[in-house]
Amino acid sequence: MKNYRWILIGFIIFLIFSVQNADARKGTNFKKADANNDGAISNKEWKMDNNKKAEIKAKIKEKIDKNKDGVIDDNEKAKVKERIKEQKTKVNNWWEKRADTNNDGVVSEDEKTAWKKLTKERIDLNGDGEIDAKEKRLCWRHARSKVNTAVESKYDANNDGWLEENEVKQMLKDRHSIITTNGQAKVDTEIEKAYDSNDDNIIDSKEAESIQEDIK
Ligand SMILES: [Ca+2]
Ligand SMILES: [Ca+2]
Ligand SMILES: [Ca+2]
Ligand SMILES: [Ca+2]
Repeated sequence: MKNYRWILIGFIIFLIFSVQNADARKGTNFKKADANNDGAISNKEWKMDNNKKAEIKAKIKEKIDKNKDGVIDDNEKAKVKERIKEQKTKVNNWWEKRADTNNDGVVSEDEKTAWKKLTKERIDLNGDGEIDAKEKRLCWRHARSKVNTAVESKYDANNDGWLEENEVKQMLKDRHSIITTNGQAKVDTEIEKAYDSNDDNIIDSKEAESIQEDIK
């Protein structure tokens, strides 16, 4: 039982590493497993064969067991705990970027509570407890988005470093007309990423239909 707990913790660390590298390594196991792209892997999503599981467990044990004596000692356990704590608070995925409202790179407990409340009351439109692709897309209506790129900066009309609903709407309107004219457009903003459903960094005219729908 005790051993199992450590394997589980190790597994969580493995997932955290995967999240960290998700952007850099498109098509990782994590990305594939996170089917609804909500930054978390549910039991339902994380289905793999037993051989694969055993392989991962062995790798995790090897990683944790720094002095290679085949035993996970207290020191090694403490390091794992530290690492989990560290990684848990860092901004890693799409919702954490939005939840980090004071922009310090960390989602505090207060910010997490506020995000959960916002999700429940506004973002999870059908109230099923999960954020589907459409609900994720529409987040800009309920939560401000940080200005990260030159394009986003252009639409930050009040110059406060964030895109509010009306600013995003204007941006998406203009992006949509570019796509109507050129047939497609490169993904230049965090917000557009949610519309790039095949993840090829381009919004094509089919994907642009969702933009059209959302800016109505
Ligand atoms: Ca924060
Ligand atoms: Ca939902
Ligand atoms: Ca603004
Ligand atoms: Ca695309």
